[in-house]
Amino acid sequence: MAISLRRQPGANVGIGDLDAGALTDMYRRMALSRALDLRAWTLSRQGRAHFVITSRGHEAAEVGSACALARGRDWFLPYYRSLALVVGVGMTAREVMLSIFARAPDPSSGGRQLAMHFSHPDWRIIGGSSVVSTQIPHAVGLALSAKLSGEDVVAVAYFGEGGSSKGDFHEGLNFAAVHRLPAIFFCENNGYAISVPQRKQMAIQDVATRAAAYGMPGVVVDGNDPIAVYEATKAARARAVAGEGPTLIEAKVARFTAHSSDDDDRLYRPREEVEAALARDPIPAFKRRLIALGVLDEASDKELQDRIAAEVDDAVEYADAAPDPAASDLLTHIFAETT
Ligand SMILES: Cc1ncc(C[n+]2csc(CCOP(=O)(O)OP(=O)(O)O)c2C)c(N)n1
Ligand SMILES: [Mg+2]
Repeated sequence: MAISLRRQPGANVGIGDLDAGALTDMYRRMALSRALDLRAWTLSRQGRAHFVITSRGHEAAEVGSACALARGRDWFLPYYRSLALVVGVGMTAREVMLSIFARAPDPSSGGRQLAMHFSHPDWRIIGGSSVVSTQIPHAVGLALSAKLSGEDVVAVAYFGEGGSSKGDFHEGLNFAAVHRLPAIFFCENNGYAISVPQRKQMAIQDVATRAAAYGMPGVVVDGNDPIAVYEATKAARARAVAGEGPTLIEAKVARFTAHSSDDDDRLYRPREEVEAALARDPIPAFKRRLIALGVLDEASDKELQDRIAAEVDDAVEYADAAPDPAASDLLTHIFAETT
């Protein structure tokens, strides 16, 4: 994929159609997500958050894709590893922490869902279940509705490579391709489904290969490179709104942590593998790239990191002080009528 670099001194610095402001914003969202993620993990270790799942290592893929979509108009169907995605779309640090603390004002579920099961009506982020890949047919339904109404809207489902072994994946992709729906299937391949390595999950290297069986393009992209992911997602969106149908994107990423705060990956994952993944951390790599481009320098990065740290502190304090859901609300949304 040819992406032009613009390095002229002054304002006109950028990559492709991303100017300095857009690039810094992308970097800020990746860094904010990382800071929230690290804090969430600490909170779980302190017993203040019950259970967390992290998106550490997935930030470039998730934020790069979010930035290529029409935020506020397109439908986002995240999964439990989508913290960086929802920060990329627009959820605030306070909103994320309300979910982690399971407080009543939590926009995702009023504190009902497990942490990291995000939804947000304003951003068209659709809440899902922990049951893997159920969000795929939901995205297909939303894409069908967008097609019928003729809106300039796409629906994007996010899931892991393990989730691509589910029937929902097959049914969703097949239906979307047959009806040429404006959908994007975004697979974050981190090589593990909890403790199950990819080689025990499928006999192919690339999930994207499966796209051919449904009649849609399958694109493999370096999930450590937010610009490559941005470009791949932008191209898939353009196809979708032009009526050319869905695309399967596979972003190769690494999971930096155990599966969740309740897992211990030392039991099944060689430490050298984790260390090699950490050495390819997409956030410092993007920082170096932005510095080389003249979009960022050490001083402005320090300022940004200080602002993010203050934002996370504020969010923790705010969410911790927020009220718990009322006990009288226990059955709301469970039965049509509270008995
Ligand atoms: C239908 C179903 N089976 C099993 C589980 C238990 N489970 C939760 S996450 C997960 C791993 C999924 O791996 P992958 O799709 O690769 O996503 P990742 O966590 O690696 O991002 C499994 C097996 C589940 N939630 N739903
Ligand atoms: Mg996985």
